[in-house]
Amino acid sequence: MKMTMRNAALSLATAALLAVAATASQAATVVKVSLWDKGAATPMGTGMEYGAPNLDLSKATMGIKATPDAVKAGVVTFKVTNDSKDTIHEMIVMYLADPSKPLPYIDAEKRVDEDKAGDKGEVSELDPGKSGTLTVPLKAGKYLLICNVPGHYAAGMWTEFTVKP
Ligand SMILES: [Cu+2]
Repeated sequence: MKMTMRNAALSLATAALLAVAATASQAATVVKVSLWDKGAATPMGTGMEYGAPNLDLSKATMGIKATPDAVKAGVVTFKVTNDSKDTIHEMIVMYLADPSKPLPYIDAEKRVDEDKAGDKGEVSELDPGKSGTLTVPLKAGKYLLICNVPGHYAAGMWTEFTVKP
């Protein structure tokens, strides 16, 4: 088929539009994240960090739920809501370079060492009932979504998150 210059230009424009649409649909990978707890009157647990021995997250009094908990590699938007009635929470995306190892932890501060841990971005310190979003490109691998308010990570406030190739 013969193509005139004008048709060729139109085809290019269409191709460009399709490329933009493809990028936009990739960017639309949305993950809903709920930050929850059983109320400030409920004592926080300890020893429930990722990789802890005899881990039983069913005992956690606070946690993170991601829906879905696995996505394809690309741009991901986390829509994070603090569903607590009385406690500030946050969500940090941590890349697990080596999933067999625990995250580096600062015992004195009862929190993960964010600088050493593979921090990919966060929605920091949401008041109860508040929401925030984070849009970040993620490569394939294992991740944790954690809350790094002091004590919360060891209380079990984290969840595994998978990015597939
Ligand atoms: Cu928290």
